[in-house]
Amino acid sequence: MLGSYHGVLQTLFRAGVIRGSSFAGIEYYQGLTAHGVINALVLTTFFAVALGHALVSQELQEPLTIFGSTLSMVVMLLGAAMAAAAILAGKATVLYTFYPPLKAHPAFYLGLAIFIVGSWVALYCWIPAYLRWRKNNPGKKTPLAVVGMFAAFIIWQIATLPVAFEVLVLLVPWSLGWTSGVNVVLSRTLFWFFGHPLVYFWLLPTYVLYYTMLPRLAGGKLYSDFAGRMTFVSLIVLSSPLGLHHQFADPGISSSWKGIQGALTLLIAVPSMLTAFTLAASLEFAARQNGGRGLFAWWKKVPYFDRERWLFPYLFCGLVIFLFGGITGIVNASYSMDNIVHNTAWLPAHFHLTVAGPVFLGILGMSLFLITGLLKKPVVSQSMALAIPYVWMAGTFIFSGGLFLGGLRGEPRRTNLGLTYMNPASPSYRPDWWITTHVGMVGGLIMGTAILLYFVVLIRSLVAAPVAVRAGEPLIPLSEAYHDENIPAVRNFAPWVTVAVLLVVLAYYVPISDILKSKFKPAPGYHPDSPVVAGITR
Ligand code: HAS
Repeated sequence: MLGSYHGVLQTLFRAGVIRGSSFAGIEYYQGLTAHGVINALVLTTFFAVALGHALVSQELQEPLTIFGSTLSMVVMLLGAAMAAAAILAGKATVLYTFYPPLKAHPAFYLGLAIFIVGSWVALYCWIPAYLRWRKNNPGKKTPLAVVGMFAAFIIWQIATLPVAFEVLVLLVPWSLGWTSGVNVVLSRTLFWFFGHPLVYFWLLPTYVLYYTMLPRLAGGKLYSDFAGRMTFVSLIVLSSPLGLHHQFADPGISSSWKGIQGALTLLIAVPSMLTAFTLAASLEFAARQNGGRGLFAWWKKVPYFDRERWLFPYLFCGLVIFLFGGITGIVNASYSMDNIVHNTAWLPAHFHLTVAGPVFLGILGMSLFLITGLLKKPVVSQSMALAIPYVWMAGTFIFSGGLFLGGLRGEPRRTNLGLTYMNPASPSYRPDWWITTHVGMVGGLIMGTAILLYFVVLIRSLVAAPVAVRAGEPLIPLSEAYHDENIPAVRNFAPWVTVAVLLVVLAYYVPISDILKSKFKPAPGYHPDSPVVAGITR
């Protein structure tokens, strides 16, 4: 609720409807930090852990340790509370990327580190259950959903090591005043070493839902089990060695390495294209089962508006949105084209069609499904539940449309436009950005409406009387495979993890040695509102 509230406020600041440095006691950049940290880091990780617990225990039919999973939850809550306290106290206005020289209170960095450790504990709860399952089921294929959740957390484990180093070795001592400055380029490189695989850690739980639930919800089967496994294991390999595409404009890193990682970025689109074709084939199979005919007319038989299958549009609308999020990602990945859009409003437009599109809709829909399922509550107002993803999709398209066009006209991201460019009293006033910022605001308000409706459905469902459930039904009904291929190459994580680690070393060894050799002058800390060096623990 807090994360979404600050999202809507962003659009009001940017359109110049709010012309101040703060609203309701929260500063612009403080709210932007809360928006990013809550939505992109905290919500996504809690969801991935919860979905993993549910799917791993259900699919392996092996109990997870309650002590371990409770410990994971408590540690994650503690870390999140520490980071939130620092943000709300105005001591960690560093945005979700926490790049130096923006400096936060040590509680923020330590809170994030503790939060990450809590999420590792979740993975460590699944490993003994998985090993027991393998011992008891020799020769059997690991259930697809389990492969997907493990892939997500293997990526997370690899990705969080460089950021843990950044936080514990560079940022915490700097924030405590033990060091006078920090190597900004090294910190940014370690952050993006984490930050790019992070986006696939966000995406993978939703991909698991697409491969394992969507075909069944559509009334059919998954077209190819192999495609799902191949997507999951290739994302383990390709997610990490690409972070430099976020640093095309950074100094101290050679163009050759930026070019190499740019090319690898184009490769990572391949598993998503495989996903697009496999899911379209699965939808076609389901539609034809339901009487669909013709080359395109079968699309009419997809259950867009079936109240009983209210979860379907959360996944389907996410896919439609991701088509555009993915294409714009390919624009960003092109080294030369990125120079036009980097650090403009184009970027938030791209990532609201990825993380705020498929990922967020997957989180909303599946949270409602899991919470009501676990508590044996009915989903009340099914028509409203069904409408929410369509409202959200309309909102994100309008919002992102405004930001894409604004970005192409040079509108910056992460800027309180209401104070300057959208303020007629300012010498920087840009009337030509009025239309794009206002289109963005309309989209933001529609997205805010969808969230309000979601909480109405959730709260009404939570207070409804429990319903009887049929005994023996799984909590999460999963799809069967239409083509259930048995391909040994995708049945073992070890070779894929080995290649992933080798590629990471190859992709980062030279850029990091170059940065270390460059001997950048350590930078003191700053606050986003001021060009003056901040106090030690401001
Ligand atoms: Fe990205 C920046 C490149 C995917 C998130 N990205 C960001 C940032 C975020 C983000 C948060 O190369 C900003 C970070 C910041 O704060 O600075 N991104 C890509 C590429 C992909 C990509 C090549 N991004 C994602 C995903 C994200 C995400 C996924 C979150 C979950 N991104 C970049 C680059 C930058 C960047 C640069 C840095 C730019 C800069 O200047 O800083 C690819 O993985 C995308 C591949 C996807 C596809 C689409 C497949 C389509 C599917 C749907 C099928 C639909 C069906 C239904 C079947 C090829 C699966 C159809 C039905 C109908 C009726 C239509």
